Amino acid sequence: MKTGSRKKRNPAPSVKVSLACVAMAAAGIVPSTIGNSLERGVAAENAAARSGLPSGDASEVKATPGSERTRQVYLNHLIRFENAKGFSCPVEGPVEEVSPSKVIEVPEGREAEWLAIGDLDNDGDLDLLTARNRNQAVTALTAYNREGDVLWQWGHGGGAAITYDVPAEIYDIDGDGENEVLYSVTGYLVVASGRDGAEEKRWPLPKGLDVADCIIIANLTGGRRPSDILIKTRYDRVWAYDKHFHLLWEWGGNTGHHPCPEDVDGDGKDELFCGYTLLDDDGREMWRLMPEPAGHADTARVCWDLDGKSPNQPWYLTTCCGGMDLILTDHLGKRVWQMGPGAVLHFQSARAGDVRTDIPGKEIVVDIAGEPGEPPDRLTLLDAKGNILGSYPPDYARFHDLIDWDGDGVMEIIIPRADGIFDAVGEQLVCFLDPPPHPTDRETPFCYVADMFNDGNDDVILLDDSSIRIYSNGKLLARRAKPLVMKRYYNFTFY
Ligand SMILES: [Ca+2]
Ligand SMILES: [Ca+2]
Ligand SMILES: [Ca+2]
Ligand SMILES: [Ca+2]
Repeated sequence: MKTGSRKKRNPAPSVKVSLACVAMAAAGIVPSTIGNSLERGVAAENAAARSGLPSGDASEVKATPGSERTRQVYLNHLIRFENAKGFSCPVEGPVEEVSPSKVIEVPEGREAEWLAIGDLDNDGDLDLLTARNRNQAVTALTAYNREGDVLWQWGHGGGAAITYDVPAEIYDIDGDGENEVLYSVTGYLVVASGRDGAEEKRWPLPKGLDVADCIIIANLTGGRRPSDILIKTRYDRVWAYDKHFHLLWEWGGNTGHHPCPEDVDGDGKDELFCGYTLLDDDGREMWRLMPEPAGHADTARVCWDLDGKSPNQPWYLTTCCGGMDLILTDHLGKRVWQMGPGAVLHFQSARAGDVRTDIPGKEIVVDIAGEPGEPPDRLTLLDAKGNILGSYPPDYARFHDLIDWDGDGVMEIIIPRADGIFDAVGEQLVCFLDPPPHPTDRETPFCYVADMFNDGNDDVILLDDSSIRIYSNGKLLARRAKPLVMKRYYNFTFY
């Protein structure tokens, strides 16, 4: 993934990798050039057997013209989602223009591109916490209520720009009913009071970790609620702790950017989908994708009921930085399909949601970071079988999110850089008035989804380094809606 200082639209062709890939190359991880583009369901067990792991698809790796074919499919679908074969665009109403209900101007010196959401002062309303960083170590925090009043500040200095996720989260880690702020500075993980930012605890980071690459809350120990903490390097080791920071286990391997904790087997403890590997709650490897894709995972997401027929079945969605792949893996750890290596298609953040009711199950929305020259950035929609349904080319494709804005139980797609919300055929439903600027040298605005007003409707928050804009979704109840609302705000990631 790249975040932070964004390359120009058409930089010199020699600059062909994102910041994350530069880091990967520096770490000696060299992208592979082989792959099994668009090969589906071709299972060869040899490599899996060799690996000694209980599962993991060892699809026969072929160098095929599939990469070029994939690229051509994208180019052919460039214009709108509706370019999908055989799909006709339904008539939509006029675009709903929405002004921000609140524009929080960030005080000078407190600019930031990382935001955590949660109730800091325990009044029942969500608050906002921005974090500045220096090489990912948190240097300054600013807490706001949703009206934009500054609740407290901690620290100073550092910069607004982010290159990766920033390790600052809001969570009630001690379970006393009030949220804490967890953040990493150089050498330490800090727990501070959500009410005033006062430091409560400071734990030394394990040897080999200067600053936590991200902070993930999970339920590894089977408690009533998640109270365990995962921290990691970028990209080769993860440590698991209980709420007292007693080490539970550690694991060395290809971690990707932001592992995803989820109780996939229903035993009350979270497994961890970590890079290309599923770890049990005790850190033991359950399966690993074999042959292992090149590079590291950008997105690692557990999706439920992707096919619409198996509500209790997890699926694993992975984008691979370096391999340029998008991979869907089933509950047994077998590749269902793999798109790529796509040559010039740097898949980054992928999300699954039901955006098309005419297609069973959920669809997958993935943003593709533009490479120099062509093809440009595009947001691409696929069905659960990996068929491309269409693409949408905003000014910049990163940091999309899904929201059920109109409350019909079907998700819409927020494209921050296009200042609006779109349906799955590319029709714009909502236009954000007074949007944040689109600087050509930055990736802003960043997008968050949260029910900021506690009315059962998710709202959109757009963040750039000088303002926080809340676009509230206040008309929804009048529509007798049945909205899908995101409820979990911790473990946010830009991947
Ligand atoms: Ca509050
Ligand atoms: Ca607490
Ligand atoms: Ca489990
Ligand atoms: Ca909807």
